[in-house]
Amino acid sequence: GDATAMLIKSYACQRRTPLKHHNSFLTEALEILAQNAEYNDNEGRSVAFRRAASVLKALPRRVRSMEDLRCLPCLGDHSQRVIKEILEDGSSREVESTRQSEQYQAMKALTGIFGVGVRTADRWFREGLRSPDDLIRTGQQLNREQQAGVQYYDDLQKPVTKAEADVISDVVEKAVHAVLPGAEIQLMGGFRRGKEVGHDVDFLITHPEEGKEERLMPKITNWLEEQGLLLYQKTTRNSYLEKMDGPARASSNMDRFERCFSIFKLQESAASCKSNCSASAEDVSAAHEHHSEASGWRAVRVDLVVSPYSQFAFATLGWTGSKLFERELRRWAGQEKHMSLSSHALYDNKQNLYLRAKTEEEIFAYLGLEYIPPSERNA
Ligand code: 8DG
Ligand code: MN
Ligand code: MN
Repeated sequence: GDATAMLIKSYACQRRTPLKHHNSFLTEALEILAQNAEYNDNEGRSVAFRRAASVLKALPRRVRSMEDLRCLPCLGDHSQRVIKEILEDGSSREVESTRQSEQYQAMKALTGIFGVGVRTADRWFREGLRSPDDLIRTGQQLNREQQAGVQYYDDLQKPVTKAEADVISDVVEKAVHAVLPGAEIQLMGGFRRGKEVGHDVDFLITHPEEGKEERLMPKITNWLEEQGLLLYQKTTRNSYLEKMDGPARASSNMDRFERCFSIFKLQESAASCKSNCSASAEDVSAAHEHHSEASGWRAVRVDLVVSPYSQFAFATLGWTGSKLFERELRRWAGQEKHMSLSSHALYDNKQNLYLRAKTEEEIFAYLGLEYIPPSERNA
């Protein structure tokens, strides 16, 4: 047995989960089953597999035998069966047949389209559609978001690198400061947790003078649009009212900030042209001629969120992720502390009051949790 295994706590928000860990041969398998459960609208089963995978990410070394799993939390019978088979045979039949299944592959391809959720993908799958090409071929009715999703499908499939995220950060900073000097911009999501690639780039924007941030998003998107930097955008207004939505809605994962789901047109830099072809950095136009079929730009998904200053710490915590870490924080707050946590506020249901915070550290302290830095929230 491994004495450290005894120390693994059961909520992901009580543990440190680094980005790189020792058990991806097991966690990838369990996450395929989690994903497949999600495709089949079985949330309970999906969360159970995700929690099991997450526990293995927190282990200090590679699992070599079932003995190593003694006393670990969150490992249900099904997860244990899968792990045992992988340890003994090198792979799990259930995982491999899921991975190969027509339903899994089609759902992955269809939900991979920006603007397409499980419900829509499932309806299309039952109608015999399998891929974005099938949608075009059969002339499916698509909303504006899905049209953009299909149009930029190949680019949006390509992971966004940290270098690309940094370029986008500069663009966003320029846009925000052009329309509201003194505003603060923070990189969120996977990149804040230290990931080297992501499926999008997430930003949180605020201003130290509360009220200055109101209706800021349309100004930002107008500026970006004028510069020709946006391929798609959909802005949703802030609809949070503390009195009406606070504690009642706090358990929901969707927040009510002013936000924008967008697709940026990212100019491919001279540096990346240089690495892709052998033109000199000085001669960017020559470099572009080497890519006669390439466009010189790519599409990148960007999420922008605007938060009032007084909610900034909660918004920061809520938009850093990972998704499982967030879910576990809210579950911990509700079940263990009788509190309701959202990206807007923390409400104490016993004292019937809001707990104000300026930093993430204060929120962890209210929740009676050891502070976990973003780089260790990769649950
Ligand atoms: P990735 O993009 O590299 O794939 O990973 P990620 O950055 O962790 O995932 P994400 O899908 O971009 O989500 C980033 C964080 O934002 C994640 O913790 C969940 C959170 N988030 C949403 N939508 C919403 C929402 O509607 N409300 C709140 N509070 N958080 C949300 O994605
Ligand atoms: Mn992200
Ligand atoms: Mn996002």
